[in-house]
Amino acid sequence: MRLIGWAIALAAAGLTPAAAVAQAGSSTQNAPAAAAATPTAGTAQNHGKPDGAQPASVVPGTVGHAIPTPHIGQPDGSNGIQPQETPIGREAVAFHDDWLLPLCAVISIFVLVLLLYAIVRFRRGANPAPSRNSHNTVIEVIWTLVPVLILVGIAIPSIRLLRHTYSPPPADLTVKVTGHQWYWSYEYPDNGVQFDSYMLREKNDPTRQANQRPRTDADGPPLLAVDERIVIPQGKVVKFIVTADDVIHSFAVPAFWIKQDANPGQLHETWAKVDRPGVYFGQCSELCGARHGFMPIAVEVVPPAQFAQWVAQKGGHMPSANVPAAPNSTAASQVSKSNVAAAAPATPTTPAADAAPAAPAPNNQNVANRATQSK
Ligand SMILES: [Cu+2]
Repeated sequence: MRLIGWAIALAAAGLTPAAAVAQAGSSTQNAPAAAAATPTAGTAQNHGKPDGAQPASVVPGTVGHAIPTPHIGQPDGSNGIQPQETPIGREAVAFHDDWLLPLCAVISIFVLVLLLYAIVRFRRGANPAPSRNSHNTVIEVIWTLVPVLILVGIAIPSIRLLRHTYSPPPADLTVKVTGHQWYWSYEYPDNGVQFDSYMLREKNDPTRQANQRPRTDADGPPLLAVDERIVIPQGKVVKFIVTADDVIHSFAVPAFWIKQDANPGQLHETWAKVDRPGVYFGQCSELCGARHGFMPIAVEVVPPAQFAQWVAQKGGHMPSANVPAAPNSTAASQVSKSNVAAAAPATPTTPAADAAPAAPAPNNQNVANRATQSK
C-alpha cells in the first residue's frame, strides 16, 4: 500500500513540470501579449517605459507632480471608506453610513433581543407545557409586511443613487482610458494629449529599468505612484471612457467612487466631478495577469488655469483655442468624437473634416506609434 502511495507521489512529481510547460504553452496561445512580455525584461508591457525612453526630470510640486496629501485619496491604514470627493461618492457614503448601517444595526439588535427573549421565556423549566398554536394571522401579516417595507426603503435610495450615477451632467472634459498588460494609457481627445502611465518602482528594485526614475515620497505611496498622472480640472465634469486592448482590466479610484471594468472591444463610461485639488490614487481592480497588482492609477486635480498650463506642457491645446470657425467647429467636434469612439484610426473624408485636421492627426499617429511599440 505504501509502495503504491510512493508510486503515485513520484508520478505526480514527474508530471508537474510537464503540466506546467503545457500550461505555459496554452497561455502563450491564449494571451500572446502576456507571453511576449514575460521573457523579455524591459519591454513596455513588462517593466516600464519602452527601451530608449529617457527618464523625465521632475520638479515636485509643479502641475502634474503635486505632492499628495496624507490621508486623502490613498489608503492610510484606517478602517472604512476613503473620504469621498465626488457628488456620487458623497451620496453613496451617506446612503451607507446614514441609512444602510443603522438599518442593519437595528435589525440585528431586534433579532438578537427576540432570540434571547425566546431562549429565556420559553425555556423548558419556565414553560413545561408548550403552546400548540401554529397560526396567527396578525403576526404573519406583520412579519411579511415589515421586511417588504424595509426592502422598499432600501430600494428607493439605492435606485436613486444608480440613476444619479448613470445620468451624468454634460461633460466638460473627456478622458479615454485604456488598460494594457500592465499599464494604463490616457488620451484627451479634445486636447490632443496622449500618454502612457507606468508604476514607479523603488530605487533599489532590481527590476527597475535604467531609463525609469525611481519613486520618491513626493510621487505617492509605494505601488501607487506613477510616472504620468491623469490631470483633470477642479470642479469640472470629467467623463472617462474606459476600454482595454488585451484582457479585462478595471479602472478604479476609491475616492471618486469609480470602479469601471475595462473590456477589450467595448467602451464603458464613468464620470467624476472633484472639487478639492489634490492627488488621488487607485488601482486596476480586475485580475488581469501576472503584474495586475502593478498598474496603479493616479489622478491629480488642479485649478482650471493650471490644467490649461499642463495641457500646453503636454503639447496639446484647449478646445476653444482650436475652433477655427462656426461651420468647421461642428465638423471638428464630430471628428474628435469619432476619435474617442473609434479604436481604429479615423480617416476624415468629408471636406469639412479636411478643413480641421489638426486635432485628430496627432492622436491617430500616436495610437499607431504605440501599437508599434507594444508589438
Ligand atoms: Cu489590469
